[in-house]
Amino acid sequence: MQHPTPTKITTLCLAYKHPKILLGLKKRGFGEGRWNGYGGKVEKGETLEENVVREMQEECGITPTKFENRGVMYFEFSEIPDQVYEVNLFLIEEYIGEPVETEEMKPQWFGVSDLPWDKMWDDDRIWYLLFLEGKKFEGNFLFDGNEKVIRHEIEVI
Ligand code: 6OG
Repeated sequence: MQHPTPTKITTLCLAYKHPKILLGLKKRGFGEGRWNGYGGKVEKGETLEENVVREMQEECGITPTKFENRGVMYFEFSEIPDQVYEVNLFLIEEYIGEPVETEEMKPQWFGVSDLPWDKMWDDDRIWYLLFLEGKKFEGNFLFDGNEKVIRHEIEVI
């Protein structure tokens, strides 16, 4: 699958142990008011793995000790042509500490059959099942001005 050239490289980290998944309510910035995994922009000289550990420490107060890459997604926005997010998805299997609320995120464990879909990104409904089933995948998503997905392709790898 071909991907657009990203302008911002990020991670997205989901601590998941069936049947519970840890989401954070984003309190500020891009995606404010939505429940999402943890993560953020990969800084210069930082690996994806270093970013996973740093972002979870900063935003959630926990230190991931066992995690694996579950794929990558590219998000394009029809009304913001110069913004392309690359989002590297990680399953967090083990960590040290307990999730705490920070200035950025408010943590909450959800049952996987009881997710707050109407307060999550629209792409999530397309890929969560693959993630929960343990699959690794890649995908491209195009959003319209109302932050709805108007086109996507997704492939298990
Ligand atoms: P900062 O810009 O705050 O990091 N992210 C998305 N997550 C989902 N589920 N859907 C999207 O569709 C997303 N776009 C970005 C990546 C933003 C955080 O939000 C994720 C990062 O973890 C548009 O540094």
